[in-house]
Order: sequence, then structure tokens, then C-alpha cells
Amino acid sequence: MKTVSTTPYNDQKPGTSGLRKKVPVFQQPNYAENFIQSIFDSLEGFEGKTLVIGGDGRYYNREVIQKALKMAAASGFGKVMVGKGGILSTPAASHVIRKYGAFGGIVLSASHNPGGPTEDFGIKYNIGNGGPAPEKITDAIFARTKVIDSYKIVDADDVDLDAIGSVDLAGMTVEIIDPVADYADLMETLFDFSAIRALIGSGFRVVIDSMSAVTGPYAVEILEKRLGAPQGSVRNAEPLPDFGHHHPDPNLVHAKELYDDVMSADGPDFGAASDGDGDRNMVVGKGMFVTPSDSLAVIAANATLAPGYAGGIAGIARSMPTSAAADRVAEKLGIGMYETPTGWKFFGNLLDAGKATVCGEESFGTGSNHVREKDGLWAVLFWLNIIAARKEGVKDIITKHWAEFGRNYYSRHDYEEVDTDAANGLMANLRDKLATLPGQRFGALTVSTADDFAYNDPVDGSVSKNQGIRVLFEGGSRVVFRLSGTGTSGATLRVYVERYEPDAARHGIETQEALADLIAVADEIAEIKARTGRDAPTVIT
Ligand code: G16
Repeated sequence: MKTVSTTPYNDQKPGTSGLRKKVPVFQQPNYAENFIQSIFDSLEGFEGKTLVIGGDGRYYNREVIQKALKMAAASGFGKVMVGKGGILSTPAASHVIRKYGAFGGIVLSASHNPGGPTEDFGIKYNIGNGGPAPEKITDAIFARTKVIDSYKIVDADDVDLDAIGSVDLAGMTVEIIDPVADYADLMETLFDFSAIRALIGSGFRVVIDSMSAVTGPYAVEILEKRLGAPQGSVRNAEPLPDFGHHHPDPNLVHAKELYDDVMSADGPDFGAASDGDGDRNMVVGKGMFVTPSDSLAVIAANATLAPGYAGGIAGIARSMPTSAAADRVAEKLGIGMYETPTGWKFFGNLLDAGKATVCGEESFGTGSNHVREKDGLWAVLFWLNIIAARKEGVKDIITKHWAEFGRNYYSRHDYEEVDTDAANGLMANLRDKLATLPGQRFGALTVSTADDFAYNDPVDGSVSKNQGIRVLFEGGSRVVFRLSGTGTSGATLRVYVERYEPDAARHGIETQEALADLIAVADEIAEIKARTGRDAPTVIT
């Protein structure tokens, strides 16, 4: 064991989901080591305990895993469980932490961001419940990174990450595990695999685009091997360090090929895509793209059709910018509804306390109390279970859902890589205006309230402020503004636009058209074009 002197880096503040930076930033001397040691220094009582390490297989994954293993050994962990090849999807890592009672886990991913020598990498710490570390831990980690002066590491050969089994690393056990088996078994306990198998056997065509990222092996095992879909139903199934130069982001821009295929006359009946680390999902049915907010609402409304949720759900949680579609389901079911800041870490307490069973975010994330991360394949299987049980396609299910609950027209406009000062100025200007907005009229729209969202955690009483500017209009429409906490260059402004339409006769309008007046008002209030110099968003979802 050796102790290596180091000096702090001043840019290691974890964002919405861990520390995400370009690979060359992580390759600076001691950069990854500083952050990993800061994680260990912020934890107590892990001596002799188990740590789980897994990543999405992106460029630099293996190198950082070797460093983390040697540092875990030097810091006194008793055992580290690692997915074969250094691979564990984020939900699978969460499951492994929970199943084996590990102390915590290190998840190496930059999620949906591109991978490669000059692209993105990330490190995140998950606690013993399997979920992302709460703010008090990420704050402690950041504080530590600012003063760190040394780290501990053992001088040892690299561990063979591709050989399943246990080896000794300077007195610590390293167990290389099958990354897929535990997770696939868990899915089989939650969903009606025989009904889904029968659906697929009847000719219902399902395709999953794994985007050359981590879900490939999971989707092949579950969809093709256990559920009987024809070989090739999982596309881009091999995880590649650069994701085949794709952007592994399951949305209408980056999964357009899949979308177009499902929409074509002789295309598949159902398509789904996942992201770099397997926690996001996109669901497309014939003639119908499902927004993540609607997906949460439909899953919640139909939850009892899946065996794992047959007893009903205790409550629903959604992030603030996510549409209120799920709120109407919670109201009807007479169960709790929780509105949290953006970031899956805020759901952990609600899930642990049994207040919420199902959670979701507009950012293509849905999940439940089966793990403590959002879970892409889980959402896909939930949809297939619902389709199999209701014997209806996606379009019918969604249309009937809207007819029953009303439709929340919803869209997110992203302005990526905006000048950081311009973006901060835009948000500061909005904050300054908040008090003057209520009562102001913009065409037919009148502002009812405007605030900067703050969250009071009902379980531990912690307060999280400045979580996004909300401008609510009379009648229930709203626009929300916040800066992304996951980008790695410049700032990303997110504008979330929502209108509630109870009248089924008005549910067939094209989304951007239905929201056009709100989109114009968002620009007027926030001065987006003037302050960012952009005429149009980079991505619309
Ligand atoms: C992460 C978080 C999510 C969040 C998303 C977008 O997802 O886990 O909770 O909604 O980022 O965050 P932002 O709007 O700050 O960019 P992922 O899939 O990137 O880990």
C-alpha cells in the first residue's frame, strides 16, 4: 500500500448525477484518484464491507475500475463485486448492491452522453439502499475534493475483469460476477413473462435499440432468450466503448431510426430504446410516441396488471418538471403524489419509506421500488406486460388513458452548449422578475403564480432550494426553466412546456402546435433568443 501526494482540483462538484467530465479531464494526473478517495473519505464504517463497481463500458471504464479496485483495497474494503468486463447497467448495479447487502457502489457512467477518447465519462457513488448518494453525501464529497492532499492505493497487478470468479487483491476479495443474471431473474419476478411470451409468439413484433451501449446483453437475455423474440430483435446489442459513434440518448433525435421504423407501415408493433447506462427508456408504439410523463401515468394506472405490483401501489413520485399526468392517476387511485427536484436521488427516501412505489421523470426515466435507480428495461417490460394483459396496442392504451384522465400536452426544449454566463444571466433575470409576474397577461394567458421550486423532503426534513423557475398560468398550463446538471460543456437551458386539455375532442393536435402560444410566452418571459443568441432549441422532445 502506498500513500500518494496530490493537490485538489477545483471542478469536482457532482452534478445532477455524479461527476461528469470529458475523458481528457479525467485523464489528468490523479483526477479520478482524487475523486474516488474523496468518496471514500466521506464515508464511515465500510472497513471489511462490500463495494459494488460497474460501468456502462464506455471509453476509460476499465482503467478507472482498476484504479478504484486498488484504492478500495488500500482503504480497507473487504470485497468488491464487479460486473464481468467492468459492465453493470445502472439499475443492475443498484440491484446487486441491494441483493448482496453491499455497503455501496461506484457507478461509472456519463449516461446518455457520447463516449470515446474525447467524449464524456462519469463517476457516481450509490449508497447501501442502491440509490444515488443524497445531497448531504455529494456535498461532503465535493468539500473533500477541495482539500484532498493524498490518496491510498495498493501496488498490484491489474485484475482480469473478464474471468468470472474470485481473486485476491492485496487482502481484499474481488469477485467478478455475471452482470446480467441477477437482474434478469429480478425482472422475471415482477412481470408476467408467460403472457409476454404468448404476445410475442402471436406475432406481435418488438424491437429494442440498445444503441451500442450497456443494455444489449440484458435485452438479448430477456427479450430474445427468455421471452422468445426472434434473434436480431435487439439492435446495436454489443456495448462499444464509443457507442459506435452514436449518442446513446433514447429520444426522438438520437433514436430516430427506430422511431421511423416503428412508424412505417410494415414496421414492428413496438419499439424501445435505452441509453448508455441502461436507466433511461423510450417507448414507441405503432402510430404513437409515448412521452415519458405519459408513460409514468399509464404505468401507474395499470400497475396491478403486473404480478409484482398486483397488490397496488402506495404512491407516485415525479420530478417537478415532469408533467402532471401522473397526478391525475394518483388522485383517482386515492394514493400519495410527490413532486421532487430533478434527480433520481430525491426519490430514494420516498421509496425507502414506502411512500412511493413508482417514480418517473420527463428525462426518459421511470422506475419503482424494485431498485433505487430508474430502469430502462423495466419500463419496457412493464409496457409489454400491460399490452399483453389488455390485449391492446400502445396507441389504444394511450388514447383511452387521455380520454379518462385528460391529456397533458408536454414538450421540452433544450438549448445545449449555451455560453455559461449568458445562461446564468437568463436565470438570474427570471429570478428577479418572479415577484412581478403574477397577474401579468400574455395574450390569452394570465400568470397565476411564479416561483423558484424548493423541496422539503417529507422523510428527512432536508430542504433543497433553487430547483427551477416555475411560471404557472390560470387554467393549469405552465412553463418551467432550469439549467441542466448533467452537461459537460457550456450550459444547457431546459424549457419545459405543459398544457392540460380535458376535452377528448382536442387530444389529436400536434404537440408543438398545441403548445405554440406557451412556447412563445416562454421566450418572451425569459428572453431566450436575445440572451442565448439562439433562434431555435438544439433538441425538442
Ligand atoms: C440524470 C438524473 C435524472 C435527471 C437527468 C437530467 O439522469 O439521474 O434524475 O432527470 O439526469 O438531468 P438534467 O436535467 O440536470 O440534465 P441520467 O440518465 O443522465 O443519469
